[in-house]
Amino acid sequence: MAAYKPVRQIKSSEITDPEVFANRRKLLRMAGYGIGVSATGLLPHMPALAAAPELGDLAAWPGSTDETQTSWEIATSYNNFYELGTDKGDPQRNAHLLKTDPWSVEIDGHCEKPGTYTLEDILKPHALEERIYRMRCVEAWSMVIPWVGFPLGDLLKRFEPTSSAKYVHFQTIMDPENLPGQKSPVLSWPYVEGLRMDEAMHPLTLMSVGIYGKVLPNQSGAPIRLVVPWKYGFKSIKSIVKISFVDKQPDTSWNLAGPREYGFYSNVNPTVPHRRWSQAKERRLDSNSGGLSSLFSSKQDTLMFNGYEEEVASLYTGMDLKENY
Ligand SMILES: Nc1nc2c(c(=O)[nH]1)N[C@H]1C(S)=C(S)[C@@H](COP(=O)(O)O)O[C@H]1N2
Ligand SMILES: [Mo]
Repeated sequence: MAAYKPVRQIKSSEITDPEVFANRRKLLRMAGYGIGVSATGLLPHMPALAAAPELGDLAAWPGSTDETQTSWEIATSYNNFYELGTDKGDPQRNAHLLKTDPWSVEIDGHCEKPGTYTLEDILKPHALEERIYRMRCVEAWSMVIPWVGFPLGDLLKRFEPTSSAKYVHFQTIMDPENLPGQKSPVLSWPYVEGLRMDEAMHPLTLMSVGIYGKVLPNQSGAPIRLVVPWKYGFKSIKSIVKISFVDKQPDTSWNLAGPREYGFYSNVNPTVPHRRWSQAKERRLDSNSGGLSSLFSSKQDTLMFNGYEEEVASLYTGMDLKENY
């Protein structure tokens, strides 16, 4: 596996949004002292950030980019979360309809430690890290998001998957009474996604519980979601309630909805167009200004594996990536 290049450290003076910065510092401080708290801070059950590092250290975690970050305002108001509606603004508008407390995650399939784990059980042993990842939607827009989370592989190992576990299947909360999107058959509910075991165990694959140093807002997939930075956004399933170790390639919601448009692998690949549009370029959402016209600040070339080629290409050696799109 490729060694991670250290990234430029970001100094506090370079952080332009004072509110975001202040909140992040607050979170770090609370994490350091194990103090619980508030809607925008750490939840009491959250583990401490690894060694409560300073902001500069956080920016140096594996895979992080020093590209301009998308603003909190855009990242939390321009979302895909079909359970909360299909328009980009719906998830924020309907965020309150997602009930995240209490929350538990069911673990089943080929493993030695299946069971129902509370969110606290899930999070307790893990130190949180910050990773600043590029994220790209198949709709050809992209963002740069500072995620707070921990490697999915560290979580999966705790359940002691057996040799029959070839893939990991994820499922989102099913709550049609409260979630307006689940009242219509726009996708087959619940939302499901999957990874091959080695993709799931890759150190860049995260379970995320926060963004910008704050707890995940509901529209971003609270309380716990997947982040797979080299795959199209839809692989990064939100609000996870079940993880299954399976021996066959599992169903995924977008593959069920359009098998010719959304393959199982869904690796960001500028040379494999979506059936109805090119994937060669993308529009980066990084502006701080309001209004849709100014939101997309630039159009740029899409990179193979979303720029994580050095880290992940070896997972696909010998595979035809046009066939396995
Ligand atoms: N449960 C669930 N997870 C989901 C989706 C969804 O509709 N439901 N949308 C996906 C898509 S298409 C994208 S691009 C990302 C968007 O994540 P973001 O809102 O945090 O940017 O979430 C993914 N995860
Ligand atoms: Mo997406």
